[in-house]
Amino acid sequence: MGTHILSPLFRMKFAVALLAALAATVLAQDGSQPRLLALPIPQLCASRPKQWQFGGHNYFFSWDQDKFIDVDPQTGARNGQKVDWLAARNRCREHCMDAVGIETEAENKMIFDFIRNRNITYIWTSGRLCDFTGCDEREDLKPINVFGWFWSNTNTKMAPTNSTPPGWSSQPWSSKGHTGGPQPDNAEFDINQTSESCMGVLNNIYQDGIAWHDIACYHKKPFICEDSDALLDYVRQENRDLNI
Ligand SMILES: [Ca+2]
Ligand SMILES: [Ca+2]
Repeated sequence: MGTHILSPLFRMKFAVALLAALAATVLAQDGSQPRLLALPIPQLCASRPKQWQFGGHNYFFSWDQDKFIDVDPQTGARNGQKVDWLAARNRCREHCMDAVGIETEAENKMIFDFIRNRNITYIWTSGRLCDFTGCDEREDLKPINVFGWFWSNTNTKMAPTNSTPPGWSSQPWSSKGHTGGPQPDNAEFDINQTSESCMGVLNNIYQDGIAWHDIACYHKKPFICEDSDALLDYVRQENRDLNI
């Protein structure tokens, strides 16, 4: 019974290794140890938080889950954990989810409404700039500040950043950031040579309402997880006894 189990596992590991190599390349920029994408954990997939549903996917906000809250043993004070961009993805991926990818205006409205209603300052999404090894060869991604952004949870390209996405009623990228110009602006690069390669949703940090921003990946934030069809399919196939 070996090969039919090992073969997809090998393919998965190979795919994960490829992705991990990309992630390690970019994450090493800040001088820290290279880190890998997390593999899904079947038991966590089966018990993943299903805080709300949209478009057939489950979602949760990290600070609404006890596992992402630190409790001070002295005072009992509860503090939501903040993590960098890769850690946000990995905490989601362990649950067969990934940091949220916002592919439609309806999904964007759902995320913006949640942030507004809960008065959340910021979140990480899975949005990522293709500025790592291999991206250079893709002529269709140039210039990368316009054409090089993608949703890493599904490896799908975003619309060009310099205009309202086709079919959308407004531009989700902010009209201003640290230096006053429209996003993405890679502003931190001019300050400390750290690229703003990751995408978060900020709530009025620059008196700009709730909007998309390119942000350096090392910054720490809470996150929203969304079901990953690829991870769920894989783990369901390999764990038919689990109700995932
Ligand atoms: Ca999505
Ligand atoms: Ca920016």
